[in-house]
Amino acid sequence: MPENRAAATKQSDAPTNNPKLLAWVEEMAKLTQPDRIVWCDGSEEEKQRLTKDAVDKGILIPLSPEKRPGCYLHRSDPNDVARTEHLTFVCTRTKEASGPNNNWMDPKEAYAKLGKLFEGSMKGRTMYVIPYLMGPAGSPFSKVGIELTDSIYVVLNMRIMTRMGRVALDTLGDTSGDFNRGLHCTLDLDPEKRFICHFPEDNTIWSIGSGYGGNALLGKKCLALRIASFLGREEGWLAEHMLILGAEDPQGKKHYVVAAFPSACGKTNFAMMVPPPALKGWKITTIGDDISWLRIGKDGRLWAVNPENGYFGVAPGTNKKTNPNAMACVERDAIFTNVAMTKDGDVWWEGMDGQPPAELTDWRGNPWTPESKTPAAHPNSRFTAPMRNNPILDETADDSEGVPISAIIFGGRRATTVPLVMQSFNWAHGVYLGATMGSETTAAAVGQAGVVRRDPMAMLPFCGYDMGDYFGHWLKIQARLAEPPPIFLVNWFRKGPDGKFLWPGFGENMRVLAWVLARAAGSVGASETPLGLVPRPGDLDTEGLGLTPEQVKQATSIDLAEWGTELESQGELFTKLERTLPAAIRLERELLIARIKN
Ligand code: SAT
Ligand code: MN
Repeated sequence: MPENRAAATKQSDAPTNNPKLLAWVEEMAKLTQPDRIVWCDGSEEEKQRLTKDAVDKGILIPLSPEKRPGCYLHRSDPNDVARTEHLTFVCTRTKEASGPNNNWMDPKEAYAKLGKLFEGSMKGRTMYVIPYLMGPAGSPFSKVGIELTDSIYVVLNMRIMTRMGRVALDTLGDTSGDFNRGLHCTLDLDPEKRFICHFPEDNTIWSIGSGYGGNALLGKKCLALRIASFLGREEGWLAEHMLILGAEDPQGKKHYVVAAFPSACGKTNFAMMVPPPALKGWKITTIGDDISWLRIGKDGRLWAVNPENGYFGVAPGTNKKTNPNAMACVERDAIFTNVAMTKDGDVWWEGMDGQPPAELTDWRGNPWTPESKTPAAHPNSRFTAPMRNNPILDETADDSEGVPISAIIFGGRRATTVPLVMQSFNWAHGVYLGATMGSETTAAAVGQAGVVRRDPMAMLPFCGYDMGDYFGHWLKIQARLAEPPPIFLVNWFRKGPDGKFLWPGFGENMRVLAWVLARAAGSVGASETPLGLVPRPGDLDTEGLGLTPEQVKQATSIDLAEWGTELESQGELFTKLERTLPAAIRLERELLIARIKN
């Protein structure tokens, strides 16, 4: 054994006396055999040191200090650019507990199989110990995680995405064993040896063979959604794939809304939207752009906390028009992954402002010109940016209790059928609308993009237990709410016969949000259809929108024939979840089918 390995396992420099934490790190170090163990403190000095190390090793490429101060580019292995849902497992003791929505492995088998891969996996490498906190410091809802990783890229991204270092160790204290045990190793990035395994009953995550976002930044999808949704069911709360925004109305009253959309369907844009001139009396602020932890407050209202500290947003399509606030977020201190680089050390991606530069280096590091046949940036290229860079960050972003929610929105990416906006008749019908949501797949996960799949509540890849039980959990929440927020279904992506989007989206979605909040406040009526409540003609503010009344009608209309097909196609999901599907959800569907057939 090299001298330094012996020194490493002693952990004399560990900044904690917590015996449970020390013992676990020791055990994992024995398994993975790193040459060195480095405990991360989250300090600026550490960031500078690790960044320099990453640059020296070619893991990060410095960008122009004038154009992008403090920013770096990372190029992933081309095999490792999106979440791999088929290699993601929920390893509950029984297969039933994980549900038909998850891949399952027996925990014993998973520990053994991955244990073999982890054995000696950090030889010649450094093991970084990342203590991190999901949720604001001092919040009773926050969770401590420890991620052990061999990747400096992961450390530097976790530093942006979570509250990392001392604050997490202080929250954990000297004796508690209540922390998520995350073990991560990039190994050789071979997809054949890639597994992302969750052990919800052990509050443990083992991820191997990938350095990519949701596979490797364990605080995000693995802890804050898969493990947290499991804990939420046990503890009576919800972990959701939802943005949280604040909307101050022209009278100065503040409302908060959560909205679930699948990956790469515009959550970051909606959370940072700039209202159009016609609605300039409104002011939007961001609390979170991806994940929401929802609890029932003492006042019987639903309260939301964003467990994250930064944004891991999709780069392509982001520009000064579609999302000026995101563009401000990435002006400094951001990490870009798989975008293109300009000659003068700036970044570029498809859909950025202006014409494509005449020459670029593409996301793989090859020369690129506008004539090239492949995109310059990977369609799932990302930016990691501190939330404190956001010019419209909500003042409550660090509040330990979170914010009270006035409305819940579910939305998919659908070219047909689903109207611009529809309100559910009641909570159970709203849960049904979320549960049966369909969406076209995107580049955020490996596999074919553009295929409509059921993505219940945008949680298909992220629910850490049986999806039927999850719907049941949602239904049960209502009884504990004094004021259940109204639930809405939206669709910004409907297309006309010409194949073009019917609705301009982005900031114009403020018009839909204004209606949603007016409905929540009870200050506007609605038209009742067999499927839900929709705006009456004239209710939606379309001033200055530049659409004809016919176009607005097309975007908002409900075609019962299309919905007949839609309800039929939900049958597959219902069959899959048959064992645990709550009767209330099944009956909602039957009721709708019966009504449509009438
Ligand atoms: O890659 S992530 O899972 O972090 C982002 C996403 O797919 O939503
Ligand atoms: Mn997401």
